[in-house]
Amino acid sequence: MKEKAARSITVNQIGYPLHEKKIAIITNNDSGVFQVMNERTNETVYQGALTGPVFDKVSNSKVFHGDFSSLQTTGTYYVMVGNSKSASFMIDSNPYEKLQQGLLKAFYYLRCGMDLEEEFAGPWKHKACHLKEGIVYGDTKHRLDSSGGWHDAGDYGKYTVAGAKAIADLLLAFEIYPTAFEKTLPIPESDGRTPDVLHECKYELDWLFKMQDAETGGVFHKLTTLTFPGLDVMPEQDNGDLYFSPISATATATYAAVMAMSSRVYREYNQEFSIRCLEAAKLAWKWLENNPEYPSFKNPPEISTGEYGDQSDLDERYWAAAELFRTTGERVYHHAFKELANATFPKYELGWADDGGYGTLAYLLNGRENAEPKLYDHLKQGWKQEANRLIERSKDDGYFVSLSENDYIWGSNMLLLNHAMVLLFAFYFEGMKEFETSALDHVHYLVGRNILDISYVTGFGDKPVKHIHHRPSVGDDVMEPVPGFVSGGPNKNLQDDISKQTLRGNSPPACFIDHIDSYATNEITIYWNSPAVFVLSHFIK
Ligand code: G3I
Ligand code: 9MR
Ligand code: ZN
Repeated sequence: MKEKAARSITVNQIGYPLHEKKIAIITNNDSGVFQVMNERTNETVYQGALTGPVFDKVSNSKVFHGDFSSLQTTGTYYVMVGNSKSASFMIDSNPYEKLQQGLLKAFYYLRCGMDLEEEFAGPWKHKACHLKEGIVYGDTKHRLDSSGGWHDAGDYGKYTVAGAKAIADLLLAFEIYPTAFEKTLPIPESDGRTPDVLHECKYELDWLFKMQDAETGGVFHKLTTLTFPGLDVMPEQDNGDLYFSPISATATATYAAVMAMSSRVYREYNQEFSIRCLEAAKLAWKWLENNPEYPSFKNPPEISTGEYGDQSDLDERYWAAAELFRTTGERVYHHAFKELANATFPKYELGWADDGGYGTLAYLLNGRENAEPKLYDHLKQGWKQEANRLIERSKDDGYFVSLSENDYIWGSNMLLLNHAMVLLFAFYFEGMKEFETSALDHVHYLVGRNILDISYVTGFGDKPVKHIHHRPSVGDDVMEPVPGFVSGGPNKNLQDDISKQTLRGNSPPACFIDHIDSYATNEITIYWNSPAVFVLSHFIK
């Protein structure tokens, strides 16, 4: 199948909200003007002058902008400059509903340990997988139930810190934008009472419980086979032994954080579950207290699956203290949080390794009246400053995104979406429209308005990624990849063979290849989808 070439006019391939800014980004300009055409009638509905050029440093290219914000009529359109056309897109009061639901539904497709039935999975159905007990590494006789949860990514590993980030984003999305979750997906548990997002997260949380060592409260770092299976192996054929890797402080702290968070969010839906979450969180916290200093996790010699290493566990402990404080109001956790806040580590990051931002958010969302005012004001001011830094960077960018050259690394789309989350929380706290507008610019990049004219979400947009590094998408007989997945995105470090062979010399945002072998640019993960769900949920009407 021949792939479509990148067009010189890029747009959000889904569309633009009726009353928001609408800009097309153009790399060639023969005429100085652009038209917006009605897709059905091919009539010009808007004509304007291109502005620019501006030189975009990161993509090393000259770009022009075509602003048609004043076009506020619902419909489907495309942009023309001379004879060049853009993808078609809609202008609509609520353009992102299907996209947001697709991004959330993607988690269902990653479920481990149950049949994915045709009724919910369509052609991407498959049998239950990874049902074996897991072996506790270093103690072959010690075997434990390990089933359930979401596969992490294109591989079938299940990793605690990765799961924690994904749960955190989804539960935050539900807390901040509950009305975005009123529609059913549906998934097997849909009951019209508990929102599907909570059912979906519970599937992961029920597995996460199994990662906690009942005796010490410590949490195993991950559950995987010794090595990655072949790329075309379907989940139910991946029958290697499963191992619980040793307990780590980062796993234990992020576990404590999301369990405390879940206890709060599920309280009004499932009392018993909520209590269980809190007990699990407290037990994990005990472990952290008993192990104030703990060496960072390293893969045991026989295990070569994802390491999810992390130099510091201070940010994870800070997050755990904040969530436990927010959920219980108990002074011990407040005290621990204040102590940890004195240490130096990033306090506004929302990654799987740097996750201090979640601690800061928990403290801020808990309200100034419950906080130490000086610390609260300091953190709130810091959040705004960070958002302003992102805005400044975006203004300097031809594609209006906040990624600098050094951000185009493995999973750059996570940074893109995390930045959009930072901007949306700044909007939530401060109410300045500028933050919201910039977050929307990040959405435009994700689904097409980027130097490659690619939508980084499978199944969405005119030119979506198709050849993701995702074992079921490779191994099944279905032509289309599983839909709703966010691809990792451009990675200037060329960390897989196919990137090395094909992308040398490209500018950072062009270091991407839609190829199944490119795990360093085109894999998918739960924690690249989760910030996308958060961000799109803001824009649901
Ligand atoms: O943060 C540094 C930065 O400071 C440095 O300047 C830059 C230059 O190399 O690299 C940055 O580090 C990168 C790091 O990701 C950032 O998070 C590393 O190069 C890069 O190798 C590392 O990639 C991680 C990758 O695993 C390899 O360990 C990805 O973040 C992480 O998302 C990915 O996760 C994998 C799991 O291991 C297995 N399952 C699939 C999943 C997705 O690919
Ligand atoms: O498929 C693996 C992917 O899920 C991981 O993110 C990636 C990095 O750890 O590794 C992939 O596995 C590759 C392995 O590292 C090297 N040989 C080729 C494997 C892909 O088929
Ligand atoms: Zn599985």
